[in-house]
Amino acid sequence: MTAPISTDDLASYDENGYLLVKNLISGQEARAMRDECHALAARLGSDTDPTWDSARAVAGPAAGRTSLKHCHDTQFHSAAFARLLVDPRFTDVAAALIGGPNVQLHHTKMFIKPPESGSPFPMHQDHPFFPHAKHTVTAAIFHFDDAPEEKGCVRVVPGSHRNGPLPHIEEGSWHLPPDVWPLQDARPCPAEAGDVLFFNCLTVHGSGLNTSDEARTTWLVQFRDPEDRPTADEHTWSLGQGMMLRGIDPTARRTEG
Ligand SMILES: O=C(O)CCC(=O)C(=O)O
Repeated sequence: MTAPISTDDLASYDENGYLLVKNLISGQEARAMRDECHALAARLGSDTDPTWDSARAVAGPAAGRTSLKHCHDTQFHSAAFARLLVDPRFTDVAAALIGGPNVQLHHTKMFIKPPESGSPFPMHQDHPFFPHAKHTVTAAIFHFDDAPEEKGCVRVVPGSHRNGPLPHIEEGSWHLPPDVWPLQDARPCPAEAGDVLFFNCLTVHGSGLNTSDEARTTWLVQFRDPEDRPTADEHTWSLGQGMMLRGIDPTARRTEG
């Protein structure tokens, strides 16, 4: 079997805490998934806006009109997401990055950042949202359309995962002080449809405002090593949490031990 990513990619991930995998799925597959996302958003017809209150502070003059569309646990809405969750092109990279054969689902989340004022995310680590003992929780952001900088692509602070868990501000959703961690100083990770951005739960990241005239459509999968235990009773409600995406759960689903 050929390695899903090169040793240079692995070394870069260890060093920087993130890795953009180009063309993990084809442009055609990404377009089909984009259609799935927009059809799902239309079926949901939700008028609740998941924009973090803390995002207003980094949105500048657009603060009063930013918005987002989202959906948790998309694989419970369409089988297309369920198929992608267990696709070896994804799960083999996931296993290589967490450094073990077994990959377990934490949760999934679709984001559509609407044109012109799609909301930013202030800089943060994912760790405070769902802390785990061994910090193997990892995000994979699938890009279903192009995400250049003007569409509010994800931004990261390379190497920040090596600082361990940082103190966050809880109000307005867990985030780092914007004056200490300005969004504009973080490294943009522009991506094309079909690319997947992986980063560790300790990697400081955020994303900018979508100022373009097109939506940015992404799907975020959070996964972990099944032997990594949550250290707090946080975010335990996602449907399908604990589903095995690759390999086995050696703990046999025991919660202690
Ligand atoms: O999709 C993005 O722009 C960032 C999302 C994010 O940082 C998060 O959900 O924690």
